[in-house]
Amino acid sequence: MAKIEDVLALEILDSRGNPTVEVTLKLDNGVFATAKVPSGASTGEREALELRDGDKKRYQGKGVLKVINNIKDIIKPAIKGMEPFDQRAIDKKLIELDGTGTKSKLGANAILAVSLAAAHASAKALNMPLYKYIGGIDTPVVPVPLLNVLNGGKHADTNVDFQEYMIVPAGLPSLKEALRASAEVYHTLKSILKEKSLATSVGDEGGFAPDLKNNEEPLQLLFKAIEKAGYKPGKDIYLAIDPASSEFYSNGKYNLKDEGRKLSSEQMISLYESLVKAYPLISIEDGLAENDWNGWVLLKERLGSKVQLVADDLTVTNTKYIQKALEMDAANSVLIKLNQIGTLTETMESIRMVRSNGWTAVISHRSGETDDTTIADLAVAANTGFIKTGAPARGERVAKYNRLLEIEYELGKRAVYPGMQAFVSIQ
Ligand code: 2PG
Ligand code: MG
Repeated sequence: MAKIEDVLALEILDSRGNPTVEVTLKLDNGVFATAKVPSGASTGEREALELRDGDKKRYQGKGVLKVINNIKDIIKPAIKGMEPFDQRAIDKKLIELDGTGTKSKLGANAILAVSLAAAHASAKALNMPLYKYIGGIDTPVVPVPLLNVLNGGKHADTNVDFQEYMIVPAGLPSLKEALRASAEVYHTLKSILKEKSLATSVGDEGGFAPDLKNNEEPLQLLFKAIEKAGYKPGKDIYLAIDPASSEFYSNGKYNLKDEGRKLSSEQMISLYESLVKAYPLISIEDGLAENDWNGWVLLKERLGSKVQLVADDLTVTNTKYIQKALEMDAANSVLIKLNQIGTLTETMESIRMVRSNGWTAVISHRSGETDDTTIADLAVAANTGFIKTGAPARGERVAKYNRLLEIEYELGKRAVYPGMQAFVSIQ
């Protein structure tokens, strides 16, 4: 069996021009493989720690040289000689070396880069695609994408409070067709914005970022773009939002610029109810804030049978908080981000916990990304049925979609695009 021979770490750039971590793992049989970690902007306060240097003279304090040194000086000597195939043992070793509950000593960015590079190296050593290595023989499901085509909140410099407005091509027959339809809607949206003399520059995740009147106007625009592109809203293509509401929550209230007033949890829920009535809105992520647990319970009661309610900041891919959400019945879906927790093993445990309780799991990118495509393979491997990875634009987003197209092609006739059946938690 091949053994880990060397671990190379490099400070590289992400899609926002901030430093991030790349790790190349070399095996003693000559195989080597690389993984690069992403970085969020609207991070949940319970996420594992992304370690940065804080040295203001470099990258405005965002350098990751400490992380690079942790990998070289602490992680490399500890995992050298281990079998890369023993993902569980490697991840356990990384967690023990760190020794903190939040991965704050070595940095979740150090740990994740090594954890993922081990999986990539193993797949390569076995001459298998990553999704098959992780998922085994039962991996025919390519995910329904949630494409963020209009950006607001922390991902854009506009007065739209909600962070993400997504199209969900769940009524199309295959991923290939779903992506074609989505790209057509994206281009149609651009021409609609142009006609209205609105900005067509894009935000962090490739969606357009125009200044609009209020938080509802993006939904009107998306509805129009879907129709104008020749598709049926609510049949071919649905809508989804991620308000990322922790970002505008303070002192128990939701501070919406467009409303010009502060809303209670109940008022926010009523707002969502009216949006669900008016639009084919099928998924709402972080509709309420990360510490508004009771609000989430009410949200679930009121909308849980009609809408996929996705917990992101609330649960941060951590089984401890997922368990709490399950016990309180506070959602029916969980967003999965590798770097919120820091290892592949823990991420898989979170997905298992979510799915075995009948909730859905949505594999997600971060707003700061690289050309790394691990999440595309992971979505297929873990059979989640969903991926959220931005607009059909910007290289770091398109890289994931293109990887999924390759996987669908490789699966050939065996490929299953679940469409609306992916929404098991609201059926
Ligand atoms: C989110 C993510 C990804 P960020 O809130 O879901 O879209 O944003 O990576 O900035 O946390
Ligand atoms: Mg989110």
